[in-house]
Amino acid sequence: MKKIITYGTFDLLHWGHVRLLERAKELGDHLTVALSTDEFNLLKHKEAYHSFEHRKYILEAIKYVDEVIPETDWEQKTTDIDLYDIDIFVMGDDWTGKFDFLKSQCEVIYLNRTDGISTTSIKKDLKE
Ligand code: C2G
Repeated sequence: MKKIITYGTFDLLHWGHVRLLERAKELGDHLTVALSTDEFNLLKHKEAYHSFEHRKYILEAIKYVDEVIPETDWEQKTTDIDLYDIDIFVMGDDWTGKFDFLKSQCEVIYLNRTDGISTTSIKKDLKE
């Protein structure tokens, strides 16, 4: 069974997120999402609208997602890949190159981001 992992906040889940999850799942048989906790989001200078529990609940309803685990720090990727027996690490290409150090453990694939949608733009548009 080919296992995929991806990481993120996935706040105000939108079709750009879903397209990433869909394409990640297509690369194998099982997709784990490491979801940023509210505390870790502070380290990413992000404040999610939905709590971790609610973002987890929403992601678990997505047919491409098989498992949701917490992302609590920057350093856990190396252990996660061994712990969960991951074959492919996937991120959007805004992260291109940033996780190449994982190539010694698994395949690293950056998928192109979906243009025209982002959680930031949703928040901005709703403010106007
Ligand atoms: N994404 C995308 N297209 C968009 C918006 C997001 O493909 N229009 C992708 C991002 O590239 C990322 C994933 O969806 O791979 C989740 O996006 P975020 O929640 O913004 O993730 P981020 O805050 O970048 O967290 O350790 C890694 C970090 O936790 C990544």
